[in-house]
Amino acid sequence: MPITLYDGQRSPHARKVRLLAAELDLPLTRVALDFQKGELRTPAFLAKNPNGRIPTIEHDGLVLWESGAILKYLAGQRPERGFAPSDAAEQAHIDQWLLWWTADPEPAFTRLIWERRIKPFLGKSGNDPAIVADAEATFDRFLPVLEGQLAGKDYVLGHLTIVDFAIAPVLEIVAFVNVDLGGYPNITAWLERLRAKPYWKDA
Ligand SMILES: N[C@@H](CCC(=O)N[C@@H](CS)C(=O)NCC(=O)O)C(=O)O
Repeated sequence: MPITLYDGQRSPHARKVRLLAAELDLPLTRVALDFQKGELRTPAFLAKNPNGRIPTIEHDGLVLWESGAILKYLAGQRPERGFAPSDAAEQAHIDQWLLWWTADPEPAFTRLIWERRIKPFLGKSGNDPAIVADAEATFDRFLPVLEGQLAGKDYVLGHLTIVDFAIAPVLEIVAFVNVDLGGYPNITAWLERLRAKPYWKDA
């Protein structure tokens, strides 16, 4: 049975799932939901994900939300690819970077996209200077950590893991919220490496 992905073309979180599925050659049945039409707030969708958010997947009776958990599930569908290591230390390092990313840098991106893009688009006053400054300071603090980790490596953990798929789809669009990666050559080269993958552009 293919995995059903409740999806949104412009969602970087849903894109994480589409990209890993492409890497692992896992077929997806994509159900595009439109936030503006209220399709994330229907009783039927809220019964699957009470947060009313994409990505959400359904597979063999399992319903799962939160992109990081979904990436781990997909990894487990192709054990032969080594994306779900049985070694406890290796798995813990994957979890470390997934949790690191969702604890600080990714929420900073979310704050910036709300302030700089979504609120103005919805006709609300955005660009709150305190929120923007706090989010930018978060990037300034944590992106150098990723930059240092990538020194001399092709991917965050050296070889390709779900960590790359968790982080890159957000970082590749930070220019959209006026964050400049020019001072981060290792991050920039890593994003280029990922963009060179044959499925990356269209996923
Ligand atoms: N932490 C969640 C974030 C998912 C998320 O924020 N999805 C957005 C689309 S990019 C969404 O569904 N927003 C609708 C809403 O919050 O009402 C994940 O990683 O899956």
